[in-house]
Amino acid sequence: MKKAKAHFPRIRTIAYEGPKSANALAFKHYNPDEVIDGRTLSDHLRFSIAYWHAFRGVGSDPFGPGTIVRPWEKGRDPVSIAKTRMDAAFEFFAKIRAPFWCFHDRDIAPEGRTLAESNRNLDKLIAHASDLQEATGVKLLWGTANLFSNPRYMCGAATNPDAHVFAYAAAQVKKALEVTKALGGENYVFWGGREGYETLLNTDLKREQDHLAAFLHMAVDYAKSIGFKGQFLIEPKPKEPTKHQYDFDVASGIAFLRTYGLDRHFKFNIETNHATLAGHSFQHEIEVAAAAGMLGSIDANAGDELLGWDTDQFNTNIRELTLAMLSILKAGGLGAGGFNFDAKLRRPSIDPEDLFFAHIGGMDAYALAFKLARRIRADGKLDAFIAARYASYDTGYGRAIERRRTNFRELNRLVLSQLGEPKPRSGKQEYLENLIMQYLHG
Ligand code: XLS
Ligand code: NI
Ligand code: NI
Repeated sequence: MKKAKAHFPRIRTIAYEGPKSANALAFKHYNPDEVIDGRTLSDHLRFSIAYWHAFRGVGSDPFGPGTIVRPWEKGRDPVSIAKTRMDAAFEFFAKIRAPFWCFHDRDIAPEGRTLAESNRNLDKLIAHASDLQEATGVKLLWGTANLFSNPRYMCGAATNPDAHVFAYAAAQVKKALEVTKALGGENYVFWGGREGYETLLNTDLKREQDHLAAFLHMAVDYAKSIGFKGQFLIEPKPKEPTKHQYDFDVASGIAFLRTYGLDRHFKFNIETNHATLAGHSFQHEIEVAAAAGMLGSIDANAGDELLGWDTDQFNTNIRELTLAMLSILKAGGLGAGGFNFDAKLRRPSIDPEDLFFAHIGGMDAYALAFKLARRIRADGKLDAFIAARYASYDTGYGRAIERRRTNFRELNRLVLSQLGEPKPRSGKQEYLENLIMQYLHG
């Protein structure tokens, strides 16, 4: 491949300079090459760049058009603009030292007038991506299909009242699975963009959920038929764009998957901002997925405490991230998943270097949180506290409860004859919060 011209000529590959560095374009906590437990930090964290935000985000909002103008967005032929944009993207991935990227089909290639034309455009960009992956060593964490932007999907894709739209979406996902496989994607994500409703006055909720399940079964079958081995992930979100989305949160996602016999085939891609929109903490969603053995991957971002929508900001809240990391480490890590920066620049952050600052901060925050969480786990105080709190289930009748070897009659007899009134014990929340504060600021 010929050496392309630099799109970020003034920015060199970001180096790790340590916590004391005053260089804004250096990592303070994320040293990708640092070896921890026999694996590099890069391998532990598996950071990924979201193509849609980093390279398709222009800063538009409902009150005005884009503000971000990139120098490579020039020319008349949309396919060649898309190729140059992708060159810039891979230059960025390499300079920011992200081992992975993620995309929607329509992020990387322009949609044509027909599905056949869209597929042809996509094939051209997939060939280009394949060359760039090869040249840079950057890999695909996951692929997905955009089933929400085009007006045909205004009432949903798999949950659309019109079977014609369902069929179109099926054809689009068929292709998206093929190209994700072609690029070696390690996962495939289903975010139900408009799989929900605006009003129950025009909605058959039961039929829509049945249709969504039928769609996912077809996707599982098709992936199997083409030998795609990547992990399927559901990305829950309670609302936005629709008023109510069927994949509301992890718990309702688990119920849906189990109801329709799909749970073996799916894990969850948990997004911080979606968790908080559902009225949960990020850590809560991780724990619920992990408890079901379905923790898959993370869409790394943050919402704004004062705003009620998906603001997709870069997360530098070390406390929130450390607690999340604690739960992820306890669950044994993300496996084939990773931390994908589903986060965008604020509308006035218009300089190319802002893209670097944003991701440097994000990567540093997760790396620091990872180290802090490891320290907390190594000290073992928190684990020991929790273990002691449940110790009554380790032996005797407590153990019998856990193993389902006792019943109401036996327990009734026990309470009346021996146990009597339970002795209250403090939950020690304030003590534990202080303990966490000591790790974070000690
Ligand atoms: C939108 C979602 C979306 C998915 C991919 O809120 O986060 O970006 O991650 O379709
Ligand atoms: Ni997301
Ligand atoms: Ni989101």
